[in-house]
Amino acid sequence: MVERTLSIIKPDAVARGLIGEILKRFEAAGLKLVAVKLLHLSPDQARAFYAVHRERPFFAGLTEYMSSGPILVSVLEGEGAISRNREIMGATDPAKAAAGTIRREWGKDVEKNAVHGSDAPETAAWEIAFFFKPDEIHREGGRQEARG
Ligand code: IDP
Ligand code: MG
Repeated sequence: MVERTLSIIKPDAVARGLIGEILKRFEAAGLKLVAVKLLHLSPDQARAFYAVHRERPFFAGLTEYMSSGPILVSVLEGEGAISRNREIMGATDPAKAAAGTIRREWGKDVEKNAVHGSDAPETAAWEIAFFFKPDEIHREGGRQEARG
C-alpha cells in the first residue's frame, strides 16, 4: 500500500551538513519527497510534537535537543513508506542499529540519533498534520488545486 510518513532530520545531522546524504538514502530506497520544510522549533513546539513521551525520563533532554537548531521536516511517500523508512533509519540507539542504516552511520548517541520517522499509520497522519497543511503536500496531478 502506498503510504506517507513523516521524517525529520534532527539538529545534530543538519548542523553537520548531512541533509543531502540523508535525503539521498530516502530517494535511493524509492521514497519520494512530497513536502519539505526547514524549521527551528521552539521548546513548546518540540514538547507538543513529542507529547507522547512526556512521562519518559528523556523527555526534557529530547525536547531541548530538538529545539536546539534547525531541522528538516519532510513527508515521504511510497509503498510501505512507514516501515521502509524505519528500516533504513535503523534502531533508536545507533550502537544497536544495523550496518548501513542512517543511524548507524550518522547517529551520535541514543538521543542525537540523526533522524525521526513515524512508527504507524495513525502517528504518521498526526505527525504530518502537525507540520503540513494538506495543500503543502504534493499529489499527482495536484498542480492547479495545490497552489493559489
Ligand atoms: P524512535 O525515534 O526510534 O521512534 P522513540 O522511542 O520513539 O524512538 O524515542 C523518540 C526519541 O527520543 C528517539 O529518537 C531519541 O531521540 C530519544 N530517545 C529515545 N530513547 C532515549 C533514551 O533512552 N535516552 C535519550 N533519548 C532517547
Ligand atoms: Mg518513535
